[in-house]
Amino acid sequence: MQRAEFESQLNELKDAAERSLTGVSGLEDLQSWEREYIGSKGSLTLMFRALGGLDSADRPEAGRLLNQVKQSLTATFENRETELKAGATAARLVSEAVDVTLPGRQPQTGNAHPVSLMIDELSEIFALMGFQTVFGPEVETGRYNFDLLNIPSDHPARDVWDTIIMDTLSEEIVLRTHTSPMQARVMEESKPPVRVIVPGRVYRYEAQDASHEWMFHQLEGLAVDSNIRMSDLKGVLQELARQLFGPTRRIRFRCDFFPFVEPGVDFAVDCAICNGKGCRVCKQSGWLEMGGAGMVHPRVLAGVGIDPEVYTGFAFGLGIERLLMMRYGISDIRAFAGNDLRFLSEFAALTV
Ligand code: FA5
Repeated sequence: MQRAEFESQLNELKDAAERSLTGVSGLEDLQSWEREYIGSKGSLTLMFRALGGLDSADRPEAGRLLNQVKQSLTATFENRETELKAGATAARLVSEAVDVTLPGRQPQTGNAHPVSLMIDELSEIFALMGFQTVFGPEVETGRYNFDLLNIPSDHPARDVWDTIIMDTLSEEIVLRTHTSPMQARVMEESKPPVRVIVPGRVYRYEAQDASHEWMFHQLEGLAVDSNIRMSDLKGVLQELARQLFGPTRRIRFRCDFFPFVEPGVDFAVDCAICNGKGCRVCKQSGWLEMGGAGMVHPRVLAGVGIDPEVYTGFAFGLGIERLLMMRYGISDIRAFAGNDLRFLSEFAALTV
């Protein structure tokens, strides 16, 4: 090959390589370009081999030109590579960008159930009056749920219609219909003075309406000591009402019958839904019954080995959902077990 021809091929190759490089837009294309022109099997390397075909006098100058072109193309290649890498990094930064100024997403947190909140509050109120909070079994025997509470076997409360009976074959096993069985359990375990409250779930085979559930919660209270009187009971319930409902809510005691107290009363609060005017919640009476109460029957004390000649006591059993209804003006008891988050989350602010 003549030197002129070599130089013209070299110039063409340089032009073609530079043109081609301007069309390269990504790192992969750039690698192909490198292989094609300046790689170990590229066109420029072939030109080095062609040097051998030139006259020996022409070779040094041709070699110098060739090296010049190689250096120039390599420099252009490296510049382009730096540019493309910077572009790729910038694009990645943009696509992976995190806006640290965006407000955080609020995780959905639960809150305590209103019944749990009320149980906590009742425990605090009664603790200040000297009462300890204890818990008892929800599955009870007939002996504790009825017999020891002076409820004879022919009493209507034992009837299949309001008791959920678990087992009639052996000993009578029931879902407790009230928290009063804990009166007997506590008095069997501890001797006077006794001051306890017992919050817990109770079950009745009962039709539901705005103020009745088949599963609800009660708060039992029991105080046994020498010289406990009816006025102590009234004072305690009056203080409870003052703490829960404020000083203006009216309360009412009326004579009532429960086999395990004598005398017995029912304890009512003027209805917070209608302000005592009468509505479907209070069954038009203006009052909603919160619980039953009375002086512990001498037969109950004797049944658990406490001498009724020495000791007296009072007991009460309050409906916890009913207390909540009057406290917050809730017009349907079914909301508590209804699992509607809109209702339940209303109590979030009260959760500590
Ligand atoms: C009792 O359960 C007695 N053990 C209370 C008692 C205890 C009396 C100690 C004397 C001494 P009663 O069935 O009335 O009584 O229920 C007490 C309270 O539980 C009611 O006043 C009411 O507030 C609530 N309650 C009763 N039945 C339901 C029901 N189906 N749904 C919601 N709350 C109810």
